[in-house]
Amino acid sequence: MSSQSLYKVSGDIAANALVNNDKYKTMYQESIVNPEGFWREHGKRIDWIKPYTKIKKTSFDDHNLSINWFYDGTLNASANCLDRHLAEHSDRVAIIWEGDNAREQRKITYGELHADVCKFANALRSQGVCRGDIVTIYMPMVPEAAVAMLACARIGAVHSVVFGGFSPDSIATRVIDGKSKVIITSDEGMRGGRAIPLKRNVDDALKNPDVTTIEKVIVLKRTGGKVDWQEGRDIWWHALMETASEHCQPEEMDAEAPLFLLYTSGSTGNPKGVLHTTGGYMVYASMTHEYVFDYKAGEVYWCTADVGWITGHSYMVYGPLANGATVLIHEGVPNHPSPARLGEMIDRHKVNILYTAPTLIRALMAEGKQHFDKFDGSSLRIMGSVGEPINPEAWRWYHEVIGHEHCPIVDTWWQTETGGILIAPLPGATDTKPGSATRPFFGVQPALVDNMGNILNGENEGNLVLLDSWPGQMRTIYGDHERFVLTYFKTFRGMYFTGDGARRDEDGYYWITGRVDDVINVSGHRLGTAEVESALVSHELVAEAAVVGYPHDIKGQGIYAYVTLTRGTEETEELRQELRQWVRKEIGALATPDLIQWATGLPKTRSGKIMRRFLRKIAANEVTNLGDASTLADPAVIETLIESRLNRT
Ligand code: 6R9
Repeated sequence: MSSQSLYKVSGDIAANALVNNDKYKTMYQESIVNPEGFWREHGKRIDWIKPYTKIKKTSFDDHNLSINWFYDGTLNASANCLDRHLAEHSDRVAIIWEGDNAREQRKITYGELHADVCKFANALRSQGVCRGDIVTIYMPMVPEAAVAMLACARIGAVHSVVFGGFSPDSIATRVIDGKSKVIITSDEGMRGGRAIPLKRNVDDALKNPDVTTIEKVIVLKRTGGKVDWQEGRDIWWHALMETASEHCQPEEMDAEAPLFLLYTSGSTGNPKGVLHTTGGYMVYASMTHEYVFDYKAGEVYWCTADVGWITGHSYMVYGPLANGATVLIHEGVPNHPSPARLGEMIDRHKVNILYTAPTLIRALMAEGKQHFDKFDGSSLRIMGSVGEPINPEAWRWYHEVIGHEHCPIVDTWWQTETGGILIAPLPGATDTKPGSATRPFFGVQPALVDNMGNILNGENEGNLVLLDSWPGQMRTIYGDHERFVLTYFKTFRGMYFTGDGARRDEDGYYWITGRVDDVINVSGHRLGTAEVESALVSHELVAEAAVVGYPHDIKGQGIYAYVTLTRGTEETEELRQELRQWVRKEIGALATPDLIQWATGLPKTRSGKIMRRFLRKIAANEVTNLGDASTLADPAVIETLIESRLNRT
């Protein structure tokens, strides 16, 4: 690594930051040598109803798995995000909201947010929601999405947010898995100038005969668009709020009581319901938010993630609100109506901290710098990146064009499963290198292992694992604890396997190289290749399908599908379009295949297993050195696939 690529912490930032390099080292050391003592102290950043005396009972042994943090304490997550700020900061703005159309603006103070959450919590109770019930939330990016989540937390219900871009089928699978009785949605959502028919998607999902548990659909009126109505089942949000009381005592919850479920894709099967609990998650989300973004009271913080992803949970709602931050929420996309929107919003709201994804940065880059000619950007202090590896070109563009070369970039590596950031620079402590997530957060012990599970030392590359638990870790896969153990703790005994590969350089910095399993990352969204394949084969004309990711300039990875049609079916362009639409309808727009190659045969071993490494290489247009094909049942298949490959860039 040449010294040119090292971006040193500026003296100014270090002097005013929460943590400088020496302090990082001392704190990190303590967190590893004495985790009990470290977390006993830092757990106090959260308000506990009954303070904990027990800190950590964890084991990654697959026969004796246990993950418990602060486990004799009790608390309420919504009280931590709201009530505790009221005495001194009731008038501080909690949420600045800007609509898809910039003319729509709202500001909500902590006092107002508290009142709304209490009212909606009472509304939920009035609809029969009890402690422990799972409530599905399918909402656009409006403050009410956060209100709904916090209201669930207030009464001890468990929310399961479904991303607004998902299809009726995807809603249905999640509702079925969680046996949800109530779903909260909106008539429509607005994104990039288009109305998204959220209520209609919910109606369609509920037509699925396997959805049997839903009793109530609560509907927020966002656009006033026309919706179908089922008397007795559907209720307007505003009607419930009119009569609801502003007083709602927060439920006293155990530290290990479930806070939320969030479904995410794995390498096999349906998406898994990742379960997070209350105490450890709140400590970890709020602590990482404060340290990684060096958050200072009064600053305006903008996270562009959708609330349907883990980033929206930990770093738009729970982490920042627990810290009393002012959070900017944007309904739409930051490059609509033009790429200038991002800069205009930063200037308009005097944003101090921006947290976004590489795919957006690459999309803006492709549009050209001129869209930032009028961008002032002087309010901006810290910038974050999340969701996928950031390529050094995008990192530098972000640094120069948005950060005007003076804002530290925190490239934060983490996962739905980890609840919060695990590897990232701290602005006042860590010199950065474009493309590296750098060093572990306090209490986090990453390691690299070879495929046999041997720990690799020093400069090296391998599978990224974690050797010990941290408070924000997921506790189980809802309804399938065995799958939890199998997925994360059996590949490498005694360790949590992340599914990512990584390299560690001479300074001990980590460089995430991407997934080593059958998960692909499209514009920062996780997708299992198996999900896309199963959507494709559910079409009557598809006999077989294999899906892989391939390098894509803007999305990071694109979706490449090899499809074998049923005998006698003609391979037409119309059918190709139909299959793309089919997958879109089955899963959601983000799963639409970019390229579909017709394949009369797929490369298989004699036992019938598809050899994906060949398919990945052909899709990536790396066809000169394919490796050993001798184990294939029919090696000639490869030649045919190479000849008709679609990505020849
Ligand atoms: C937070 C989030 C997790 C997967 C993860 C990895 C990739 C996320 C990254 C990154 C390189 C980063 N990923 N952040 N890769 N650098 N800074 O994105 O959660 O949706 O569960 O995705 O995303 O592959 O394993 P999730």
